[in-house]
Amino acid sequence: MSTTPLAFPEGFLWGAATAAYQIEGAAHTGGRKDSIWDTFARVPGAVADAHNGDVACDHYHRSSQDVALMKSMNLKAYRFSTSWARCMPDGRTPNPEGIAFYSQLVDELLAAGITPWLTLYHWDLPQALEDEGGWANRETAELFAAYAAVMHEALGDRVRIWTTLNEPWCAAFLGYAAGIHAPGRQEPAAALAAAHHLLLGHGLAVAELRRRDPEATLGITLNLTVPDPADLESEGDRDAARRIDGQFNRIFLDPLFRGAYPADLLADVAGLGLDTVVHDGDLAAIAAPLDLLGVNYYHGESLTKAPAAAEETAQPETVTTTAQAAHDSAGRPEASPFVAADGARSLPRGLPVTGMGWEVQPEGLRRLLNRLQDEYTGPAGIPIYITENGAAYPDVADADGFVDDQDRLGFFDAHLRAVRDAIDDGADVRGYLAWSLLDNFEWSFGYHQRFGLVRVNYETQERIPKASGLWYAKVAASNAVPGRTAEPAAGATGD
Ligand code: PNW
Repeated sequence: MSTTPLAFPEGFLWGAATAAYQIEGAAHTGGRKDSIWDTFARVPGAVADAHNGDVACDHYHRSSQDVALMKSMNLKAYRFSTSWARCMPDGRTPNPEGIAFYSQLVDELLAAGITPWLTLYHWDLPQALEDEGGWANRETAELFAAYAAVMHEALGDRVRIWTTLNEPWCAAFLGYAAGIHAPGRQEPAAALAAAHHLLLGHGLAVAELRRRDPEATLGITLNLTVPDPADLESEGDRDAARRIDGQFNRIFLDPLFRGAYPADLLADVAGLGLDTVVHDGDLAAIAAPLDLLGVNYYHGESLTKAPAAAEETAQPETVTTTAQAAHDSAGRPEASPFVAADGARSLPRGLPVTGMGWEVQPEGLRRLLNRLQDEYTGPAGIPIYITENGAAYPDVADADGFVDDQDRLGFFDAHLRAVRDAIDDGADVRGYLAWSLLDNFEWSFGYHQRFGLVRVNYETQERIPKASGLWYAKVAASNAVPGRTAEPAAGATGD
């Protein structure tokens, strides 16, 4: 099969993304103190093979080399996160040495002609704040806005794109309900409180940044899914899809873009106390106008409702593909991230899967972008950026450390074509940041899952661009997806 090159709109922003805890290492350097991920990684069974982020990709000591690598890959933008625990180790007091690391990184990026795209929170809450209740505690939202102000004071003259949170769904529901991410709590009410306080923290931070810097570009990144009923004719399956859409997508989208939690979601979670944590004025703060929406897309879901009888014996309310860590920290019974799933669960569709077991569903991305354009970002008049999309595969390096990852290359190719289709459909998508620049610490999977465009040899810290990375460098340089002569997903030779 051959396909023709596919050009993207002029000025389309090509880049790659990382996150502080996943790449930096230097966990005990320069005044940094523990984040909840340092603590969680010490819990037996929490992370595969007891891996942790102590060293990771040692990016803290290799940022110059990594910026040069990005430049060699023609990247126009780099999305990174700042570590709250490095910059304000107790959550409250600025640490100049920690902040200086990011100041230097930003200078290096700008010198290389790469736009810095800063995310304030990619899951590494200072442990000191978790000790006070974490995101279930309202004060964390206020402290987050204070942290945003400190970072802006230091970097606002050079960083023009600021996103507040990465994936509040994961932070709240994998962290506080499923317990498979830090802080490893399994408390449905705390998870809902965390979701609200994350949104509130976002809103308060946006107000703070806007006040200081009316010209800055401000946004948030959500991980969104495409929930389809397994059987459109089945009322149960349609209800399952509605619930998961509510608890995954609309719980964040509706407050951000419509200033209200969806009524059906409020009914689903009645009794879990969400109403008690929402104060007067919160929703107005959360709905502060934004300049962009960041979308992280990995896969959709085909949902069914377990028959009532089967539910007794089955795993409780599990949506498998979205929470497939299979890690059961500290030997507790598995918990679902969905606090009111009512038997909803995900059915495999027989699509190809990545190393994470996630189904490869590029057309889901096209539908998601169209939905956002029609229902949320279009009416708000703001553009969408893909802030993450990518795949883990069981890479095999040759003797020189080169990985001929035709599977990952095919994943990017297919998803970029879906983005291009969505643009043709009318979605205002302005850029694409691949996940991830480097192989890195993949949370509860440790170093076993590799998402990088660039291979990292964790013994030598050598970086070697994979076939997908070399391909992506061409995409970024030409503003087009090249034509293809082989079907990459079929595996085979790729030539
Ligand atoms: C995102 N899920 O995490 C994160 O933003 C990245 O840090 C991470 O490395 C990447 O995707 C790959 O996992 C997710 O269970 C983790 O649906 C879990 C889910 C989704 C996204």
